[in-house]
Amino acid sequence: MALNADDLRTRFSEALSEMYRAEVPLYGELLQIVRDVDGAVLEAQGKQLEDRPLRNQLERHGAIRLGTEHELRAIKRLFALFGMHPVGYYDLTAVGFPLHGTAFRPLTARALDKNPFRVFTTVLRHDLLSPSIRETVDKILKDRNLFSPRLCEMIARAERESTMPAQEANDLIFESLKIFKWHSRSTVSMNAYARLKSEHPMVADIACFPSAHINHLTPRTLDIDLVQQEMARRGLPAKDAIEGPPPRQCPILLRQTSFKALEERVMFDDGHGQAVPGTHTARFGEVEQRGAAVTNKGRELYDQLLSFANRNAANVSGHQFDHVLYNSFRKFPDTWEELRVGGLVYFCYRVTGAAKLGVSVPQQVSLDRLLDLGLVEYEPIVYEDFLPFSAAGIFKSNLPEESNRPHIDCSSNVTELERALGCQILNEIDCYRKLQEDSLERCRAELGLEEITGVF
Ligand code: OOG
Ligand code: NI
Repeated sequence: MALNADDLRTRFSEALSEMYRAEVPLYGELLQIVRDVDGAVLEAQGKQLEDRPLRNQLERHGAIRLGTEHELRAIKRLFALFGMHPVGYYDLTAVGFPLHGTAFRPLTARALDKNPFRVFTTVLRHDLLSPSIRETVDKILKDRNLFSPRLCEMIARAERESTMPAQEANDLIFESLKIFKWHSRSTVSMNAYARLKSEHPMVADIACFPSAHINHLTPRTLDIDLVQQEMARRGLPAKDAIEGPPPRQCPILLRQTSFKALEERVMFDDGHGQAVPGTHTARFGEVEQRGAAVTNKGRELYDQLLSFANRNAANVSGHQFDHVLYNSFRKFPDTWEELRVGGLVYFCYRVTGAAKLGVSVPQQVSLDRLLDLGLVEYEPIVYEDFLPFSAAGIFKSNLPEESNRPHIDCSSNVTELERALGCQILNEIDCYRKLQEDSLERCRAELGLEEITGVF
């Protein structure tokens, strides 16, 4: 059997999930909570867990932090084999972290339907490190090899073919997992670790280990509020508030919650060849519920209402914040029709069964008319990316208090990240606009029309 990029992505995300479950038992518990909650949600609708949409059954995102441009280029090539490409720019300097990144994910409607697995990938910005530490970091990372020679060979070969024999795919996945695996032994001495950590905990997390360990793997749920309650009930160290928009009739973007990073035992060299025990805090658990992709206008409104809530609720507890957020978002329309007419959300349009009966319409007809006549229907497009503010919030809440550093004053640097990647980063909103346009073009062609007018 030969595998294509979609099959490889599914195999890879499943293998990664299995590995992470063995490494972090709480992740297994989280998956169980999601299954229980989704089962209860479906039961209330008279359905069963097996009726969970395929996407929800296998959907996850992961996150890794890389050290060098070289590592970033290599990961780009590996993810491309899994049909995952860089979308969106995330500037973590906004919260004082010397990192920026992108999300590797599938692009086409078909590939997303098969499996939308994505990896939030950041890379260390050496230009933002203090000069006194930069040389040490560069030297440590120069000696690190995340990609085994066998893996590099397989990537180069696979780039020339469009499918891969099953046996080779197993090898590729086996070798790839090594990049994401956790190691409880640091590559540096206890002293070096402490120095890098005092520069920034992220610097230590990136530079002191032999792999780019996956730091969380996030399942998607049908009801994040229930998951949050259930995490608390089962005694998981859950955060006290859900990030992203408030609960709504028409969910938008995504909502996430997490349990705090684990303190893990790590062995260090004491500088004289003896192993000494220490700890490191990096990996955490997260869960998310996805909503609709917003347009630029929708994103602006979201940002505006969120920052309004943040300003109004400085220093209030999680529960009170939920209330303030909910009130602030009353200004964000909450029916699909208003969201559509207001140009706030992207939709996928489809020709209905009625259209196949052959109703005649003019060659140039407005979208509204087609909808009124029941010839076309629509469904919101799922948001496939990350929340810049949410990402920042999650980074922050998983760091020890003293590391909440002041804002680094520097401009975002998408061109620099594109140069490091050696390719363009797609703008996420352009991707959704294209999905909507493609769906309308399919409707136009199926209905045999010249033009559909009046599209938002
Ligand atoms: C990535 C955090 C971003 C999300 O869901 O917003 C992220 C990290 O901690 O490396 O995964
Ligand atoms: Ni995440």
